[in-house]
Amino acid sequence: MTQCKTSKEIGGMGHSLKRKEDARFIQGKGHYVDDIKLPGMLYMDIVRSPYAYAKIKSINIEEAMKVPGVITVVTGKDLEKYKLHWMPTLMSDTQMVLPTDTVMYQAQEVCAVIATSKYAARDGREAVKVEYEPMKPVMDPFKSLDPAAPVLRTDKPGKKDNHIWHWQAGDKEKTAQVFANADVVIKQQMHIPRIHVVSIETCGCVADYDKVNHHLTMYMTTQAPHAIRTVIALVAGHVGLSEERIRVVSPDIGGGFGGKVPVYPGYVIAIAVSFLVGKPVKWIEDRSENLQADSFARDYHITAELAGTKEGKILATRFKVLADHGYTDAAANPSKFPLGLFSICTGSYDYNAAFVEADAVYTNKPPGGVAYRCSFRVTEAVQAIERLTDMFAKKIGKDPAELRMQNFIKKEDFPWHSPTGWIYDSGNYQAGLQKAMDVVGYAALRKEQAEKQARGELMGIGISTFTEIVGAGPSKDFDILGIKMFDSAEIRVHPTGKAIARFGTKSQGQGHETTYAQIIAEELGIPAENIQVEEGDTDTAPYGLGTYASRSTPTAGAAAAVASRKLRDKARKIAAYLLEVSENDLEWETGKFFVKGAPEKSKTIQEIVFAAYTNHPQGMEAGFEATHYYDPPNLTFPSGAYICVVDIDKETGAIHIRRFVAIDDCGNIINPMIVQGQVHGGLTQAVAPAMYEELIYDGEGNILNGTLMDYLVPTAVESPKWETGHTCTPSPHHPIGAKGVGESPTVGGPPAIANAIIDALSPFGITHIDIPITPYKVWKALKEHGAYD
Ligand code: PCD
Repeated sequence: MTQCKTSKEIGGMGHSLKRKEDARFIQGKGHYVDDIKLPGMLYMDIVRSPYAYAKIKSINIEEAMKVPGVITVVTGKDLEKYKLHWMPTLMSDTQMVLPTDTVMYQAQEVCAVIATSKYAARDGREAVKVEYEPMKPVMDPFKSLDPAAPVLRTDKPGKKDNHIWHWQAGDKEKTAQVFANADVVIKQQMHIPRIHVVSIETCGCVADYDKVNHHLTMYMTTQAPHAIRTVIALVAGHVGLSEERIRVVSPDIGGGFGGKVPVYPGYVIAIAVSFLVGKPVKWIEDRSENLQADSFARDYHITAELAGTKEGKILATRFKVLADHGYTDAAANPSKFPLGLFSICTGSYDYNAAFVEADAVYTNKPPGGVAYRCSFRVTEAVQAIERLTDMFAKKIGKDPAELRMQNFIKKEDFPWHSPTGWIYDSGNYQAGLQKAMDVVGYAALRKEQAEKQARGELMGIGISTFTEIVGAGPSKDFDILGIKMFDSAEIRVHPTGKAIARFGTKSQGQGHETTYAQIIAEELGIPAENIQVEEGDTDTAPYGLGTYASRSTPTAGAAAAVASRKLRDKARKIAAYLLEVSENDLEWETGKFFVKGAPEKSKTIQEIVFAAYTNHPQGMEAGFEATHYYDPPNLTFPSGAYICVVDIDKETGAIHIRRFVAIDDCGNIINPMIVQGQVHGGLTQAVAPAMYEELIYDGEGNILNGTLMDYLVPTAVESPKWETGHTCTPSPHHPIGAKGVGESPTVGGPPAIANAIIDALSPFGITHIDIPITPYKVWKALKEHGAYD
């Protein structure tokens, strides 16, 4: 655990400061996009397609226009006049804003109704009559690659199939050789199903175009306001919306989880309408629209293979992925990594042969996919490697904990070069797993399990020891649409020693207002409570790429530390001047400089800052502020060891998580209470895909669970009691030794649960079940394996 170097009053690193932002959240004083009301504001509602694939024969707006309050209905043809009917996706693909002739997935936007109230807009929506000519959709990604499959993206000249891209990493020949000579080979087909982030707040915006001043203010639920401003300028520059005339404001956000990174058609339509009508336009999705039409996550079909020795040494892994992106690749990945950072799939183990390849396809499903609480496809990667590792242990009859201990990269071997090209910065995997085993009481549980199994009862213990890869990123490799993935901090200290700090990131509930203040408090000794943190307004905050991929601590958090250090350098100069000594004679102790050997001669940071405005050395720039754009030298590689214990009712397949121990290592911790909250939330979002959530479509492209009545999101009732703990292996390259943590639990959680369930079922010869593992799937597997004979 991080040692606190500052007093509680200063509240630097390691203090469990209560979250500053919670005062407003728990009193209903948060300010979300739907709270924004502007004079003359209009409301937008969207007509959506009931078909997954259909020609639009006609759109009849006559009845809709008669609805009192309806002002206009906007179609793709209207937008076409301004060349605003298509937009780029963040993955350099293209997406319709509104269709001019064909719809490509169920719930796709068809046209937008603008009215003076949201009720009139909804009534108008119901009155629009669209005539469709349905076509047979392509729903199966494997069949989509069939040469006989219809080509879906006829908008792309010359496109002859539904293939989007191929990507690979690692050494194909070397890996094939190791596989050919290995004692043991495990091969498993897995599907990581399509799911949705289901943040409590849906997406929405208020687009406010001021015709007189040619200025757009866009209030929206975005995790990346600066990038969005640039994208708007790129898409709508030709109609006069140049970047200095655009202000994007991201107010309080009720959960992002990656789903608020993409640009959805609704935003662009709202901007277009506001631009044309000259009035503010509000668009807020309802729950079903959010679930049915916004970007999905996952949907990877993986053939996963592992080669090893009879003694349990992992020698090589091989992964072949088929990525179903739906109608367009609207993933928010760094450009060079269309498969995200999936190539972390070699895991926490020491071997040097691996090969990963992937192909992406179009189908008639909603586009995406987002990196839902995983740093670009790490959840998929960890599920694959951690399932394989367990299957390997079972196959050779070795305890899965022992097998992992045997294969871990050793702590002295960092920085470690992975066979797919990553350089892991630091780790101590043995310590993490040992701690988790001690906390859970591993040996006793295995004994209990053996006794239960002898009585025919089903109990399972599942382990996941994962390596995360977060903090995109070093700008030499990471960009989104060409914009480099650095991040920024600007600190301005007022004469009385109180500060405002602004960042290029944007909290959606993570607690940045508290933790960024703590980093600055640590570095400058100004109490955290005297540091106001602001994010999300492109007019005031320095440019940054936003908050996702657990990158805020690794990038903007680092920028906060470096900017503070720049200020400390200035403080030293001012202190030397005030104390009439040389800079070299000064020593820093949290919050003050003192003269070496004469500690009574000192100046506090507050005195120094006051002097920066009132009595600074002649020739020195007045004021006390610093900005830093931090470009990390590497990513950070947090890790964790999770152990899950389940009891399964043999007759019904009902699964009960009895224990879940999560030992995380995110290096130095800024706020332990916040990190614990992050882990609790993330683990609940790990139970979700492991046991409950999956978006299901029928062969005609109808979504079968497009409401929260049928899409089961776990609540406090379904959540087990989480037992959390830490090991601390600082990142050697991060200024405060911190690594990201926000996504670790969602990444490491699902395989621990899946491994526990399969472990309980293994006496029947069951070796794998795809997540979500529901009671029905358990019952079915047991039946197929003769458990009820
Ligand atoms: N921390 C500390 N320490 C350390 C680390 C960290 O303290 N070492 C803390 C910080 O400060 C913050 C948090 O914790 O506050 C987190 O962090 P990070 O890891 O760095 O991260 P960020 O960037 O900030 O964030 C992001 C994440 C993500 S990514 C997600 S999904 C999720 C998480 O976050 N989301 C959310 N979490 C959360 N929470 C809440 N409440 N809400 C939300 O929404 Mo993605 O990519 O987007 O998919």
